Amino acid sequence: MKPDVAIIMGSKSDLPVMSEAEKMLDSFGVKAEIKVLSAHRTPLATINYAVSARQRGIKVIIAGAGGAAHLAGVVAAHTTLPVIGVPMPSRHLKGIDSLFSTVQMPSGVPVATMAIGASGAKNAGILAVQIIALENEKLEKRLVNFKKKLAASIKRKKG
Ligand code: RP5
Repeated sequence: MKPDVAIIMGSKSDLPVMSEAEKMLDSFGVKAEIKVLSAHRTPLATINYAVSARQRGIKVIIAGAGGAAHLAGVVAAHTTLPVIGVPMPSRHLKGIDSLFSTVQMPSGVPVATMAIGASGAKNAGILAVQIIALENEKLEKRLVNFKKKLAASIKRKKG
């Protein structure tokens, strides 16, 4: 089965956070490929990856990076696929730098920016499923079920 989603990240050190996106996709039965690609350290490889992703069958790209986090934006500049950005919780500025770098895109090049860290990575997985589910009824049913379980878990916490 070919992957529908690409999960890319600026460094191996982002993997513990970004694996939450993969776990979420896996729970919906959506296959992802995972790669370390840096807008700064491997700029040409990053651009080549973004340019070829659509023709390889990728439908959504999730990009996580920290600090001067340009990865999602650079990838969005080189593809017509939807790009979801996940700001990493950085050492010195606690991810505020990553958030601003990812979210503050100029008009014309959107990046759907999630929350900083693991919650953002989980939501990136869900959003990718929601995008793919627009054309996939089986996934849509799984999303409805997911929402029901979410509501049930909140009720349990209250009681
Ligand atoms: C970014 O720099 C990465 O996305 C990572 O969050 C941050 C630090 O990278 P390492 O120095 O841990 O490799 O490019």
